[in-house]
Amino acid sequence: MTTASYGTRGAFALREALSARRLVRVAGAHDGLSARLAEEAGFDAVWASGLEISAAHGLPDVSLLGLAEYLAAGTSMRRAVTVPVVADCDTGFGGNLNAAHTMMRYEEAGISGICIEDKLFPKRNSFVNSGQKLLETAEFCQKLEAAKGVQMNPDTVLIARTEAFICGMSLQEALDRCHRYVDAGADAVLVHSKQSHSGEILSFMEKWDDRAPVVVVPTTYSDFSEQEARQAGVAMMIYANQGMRAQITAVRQTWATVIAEGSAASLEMRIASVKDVFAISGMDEWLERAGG
Ligand code: SPV
Ligand code: MG
Repeated sequence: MTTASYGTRGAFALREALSARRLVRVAGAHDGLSARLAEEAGFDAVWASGLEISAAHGLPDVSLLGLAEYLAAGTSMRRAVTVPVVADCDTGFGGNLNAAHTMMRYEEAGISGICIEDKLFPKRNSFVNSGQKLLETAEFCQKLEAAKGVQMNPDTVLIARTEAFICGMSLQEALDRCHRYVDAGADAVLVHSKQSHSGEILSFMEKWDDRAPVVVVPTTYSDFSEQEARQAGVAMMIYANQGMRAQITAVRQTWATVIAEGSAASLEMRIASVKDVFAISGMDEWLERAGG
């Protein structure tokens, strides 16, 4: 499948799933392998997570990497899966022109959903307790318009993410911002919260008039179930970083075992086989291409 045909099909599938308001379940990833594991598990789409991509480079999620590096990671994920890829594009990597450039390059790469947040560039991950600053609503609307203005595929989903709750703003401010973002052309809104419970999200859902699908990221309020999300009218739930956190724990335990035991013998029953690595990376398909 070509990048163009994948992009057209993936964006269409994503848009349809969102408008059906069945809960779209999305898993965070940072490379081809982690994306493939998400698809294999049954997720509807992959989230090219800024936090995960940064951490995979050994860097914190504070706008150190640029568009080219995030896009390269997003492209590896898109190549590895058949489900749509939704890319976390932070602030659009700068100003309005950067946001337009982001839309162009990500669409060209076959990415189906592009998420841009209303923080000031350079941004910090939402769970950093200092330095969280938002753009004025009107300025962020211009950024969304700049991205929308260069969109080629009508099905590409532009998600406008508000960090109003992250910055301690009121429910009314979060609602006002999201309405303005939809007026500016956003196809969906992502409302982020760092509370340890789903209170802010549920209060937002109660007042939101469903004029655009709502995306949530239950990292800190992880007891928010899919059933509750459906009942509240949430359209997409992103498990943004649990995969990478599981990986960190598993690798730490594995290497600690080798250091403690002076051998890898006891690991064999607990870790994926080399055969499994071949299978998930498509060894047989590639060898067939070479005639076996
Ligand atoms: C990411 O995965 O990079 C996100 C989600 O933006 S969070 O880290 O929860 O802010
Ligand atoms: Mg992010």
